[in-house]
Amino acid sequence: MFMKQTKVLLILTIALSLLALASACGNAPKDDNSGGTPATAGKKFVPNGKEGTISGVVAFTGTPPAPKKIATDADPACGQKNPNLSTEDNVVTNGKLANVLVYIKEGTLADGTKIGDWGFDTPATALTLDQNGCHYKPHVSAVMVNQKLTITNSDPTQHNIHFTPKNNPDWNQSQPNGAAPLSHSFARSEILVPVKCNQHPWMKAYVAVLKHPFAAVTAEDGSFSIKGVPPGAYTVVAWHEGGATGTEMTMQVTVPASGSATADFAFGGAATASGKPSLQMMPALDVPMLGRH
Ligand SMILES: [Cu+2]
Repeated sequence: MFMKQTKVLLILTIALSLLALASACGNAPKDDNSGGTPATAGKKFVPNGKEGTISGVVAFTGTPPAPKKIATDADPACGQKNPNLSTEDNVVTNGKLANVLVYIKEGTLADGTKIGDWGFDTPATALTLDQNGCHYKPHVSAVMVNQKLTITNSDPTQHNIHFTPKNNPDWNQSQPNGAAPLSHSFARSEILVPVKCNQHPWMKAYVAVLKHPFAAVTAEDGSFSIKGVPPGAYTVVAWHEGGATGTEMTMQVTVPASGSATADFAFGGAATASGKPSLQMMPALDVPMLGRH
């Protein structure tokens, strides 16, 4: 009887250890369908000086919707600081669209390796997300996994920054006027994390969290530039907010050694209708940086 119990216990212990081992390896790259480990898995990318650039201009075709004035009765401090507070989902200047995220979604380097299999250094510098005039500045931004975000409040009123990710934990913090900056980061890649303010319902921002540094956001003149790109063939995505999940467009580009590729996009008019919802995880690049082995 006693022997039998010991035996069962032993089998149970072995089974549990195997289970623990299996779950510990649960963070293995999901994009590796071969069952084997890619030669580049977890390997740090080292620039060799032959990197190139992807740049372009994002246009808005047709007449852009006019920005709407925001009623600030709920918090007069916002109206006092920013009397012309208006929506910023379509910032169009001379037919060019600002706040479009452009990033490399996937691709193959000239040596045949996949971009998603490489590891890239997390920038040591934090991205500052400022609450200023009851808007987030910048409105759209990109960070790398585990890169620090510094959240500041430049307004004479209280804000409540609320990240609402799908692939990362929810994060919700009050920040009274004059309070010290807050700090946050995301452990998993996610395109894109919506940001809202529980205090001011019109306040919105979007933060892209990527496994690599190859992303940029268009400026007022619609231009963007992604530097330090290893030579290769890539799928580049341009994302613009709107509706529930935004609109994305894709383009194939080839970056020659020490050269440049152009990726011009156009949203608005008929162009927007051809886009598809995109506020979701990147299929090939949603691997958490932590716990890889
Ligand atoms: Cu606020």
